[in-house]
Amino acid sequence: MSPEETEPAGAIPLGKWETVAAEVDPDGIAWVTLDRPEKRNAMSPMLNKEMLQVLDVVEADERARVLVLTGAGESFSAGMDLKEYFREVDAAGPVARARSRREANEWQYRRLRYFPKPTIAMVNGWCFGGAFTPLVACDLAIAADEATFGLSEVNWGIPPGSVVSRALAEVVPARDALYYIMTGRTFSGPQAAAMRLVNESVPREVLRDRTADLARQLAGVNRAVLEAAKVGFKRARNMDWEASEEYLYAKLDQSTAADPEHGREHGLSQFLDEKSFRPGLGAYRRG
Ligand code: ACO
Ligand code: V55
Repeated sequence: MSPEETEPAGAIPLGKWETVAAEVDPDGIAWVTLDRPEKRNAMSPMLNKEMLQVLDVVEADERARVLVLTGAGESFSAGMDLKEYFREVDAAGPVARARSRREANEWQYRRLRYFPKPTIAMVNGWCFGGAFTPLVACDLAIAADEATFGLSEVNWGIPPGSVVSRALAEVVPARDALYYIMTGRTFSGPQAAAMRLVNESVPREVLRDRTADLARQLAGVNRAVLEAAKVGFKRARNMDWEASEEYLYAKLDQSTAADPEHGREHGLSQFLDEKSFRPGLGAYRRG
């Protein structure tokens, strides 16, 4: 399955890269596909550099309302490229290694975790080691039942590095995290859903449709409100209650002031004056 074959009708390329394919479809979904299927979408230094560019493009493109991150072929990503990211960069010396690490981490969590648009990881297949960082950095995740996950670091002789263990601890209980970190055993899509590493697991044949359904719903939510809501949650998680109260009120007022649609006023008047919808059960009508 090449990205061309899975490309939805009417999708427009967002640029040209060697290791990533990115296009935006008419529903506002930016499909970002790690595209080294012959290397199981292992993350090389070039892929890391290109993903940083892709995130810049998707962030700036008005047509893109939601980002879906997935992989070409049978893999989400087989983790860091053991040849190009470890062996070859190590051989190039400590300065090259530091730069390479910085470029990997820049997109895998710094940029992706606080990306201003909603993000969904669509885990279509193999997902190992370093791939857990962008997976967890996405707001939501849907896996194929047939996907295979593993913290395979111990299998080849390293402990998980970078923020892999930190990312895992963000979403998975310690018992599950340590079990898989220490054994290197694999687990499936349904097991990933049971430990809440992903929101749900569905048969591979419906993975793309289910992800698109969710993405379309998010594409229909007021953008300023959605950004404040997701970033607010992620930032407040690491704050105490008093700081959270200050920060989340500031975020609320900032979002209301910055919202070009004045969503709050429409919501209030459609409920209180027109009585045309019930906020508990669905969204206000947007103009
Ligand atoms: N780094 C570099 N090359 C890789 C990686 C990787 N992480 N994963 C796969 N490849 C390459 C293989 O070397 C092979 O290359 P070649 O065709 O030039 O020989 C090609 O991709 C296909 O790999 P196979 O092993 O033949 O594919 P298969 O479908 O049989 O198995 C699997 C897929 C299970 C993903 C296997 O490739 C694998 O175990 N990969 C490594 C997974 C891993 O442990 N990643 C590192 C995690 S730790 C970290 O990210 C820090
Ligand atoms: C990992 C990932 C890294 C790294 C070292 O275990 C180890 C995964 C994203 O970079 O530099």
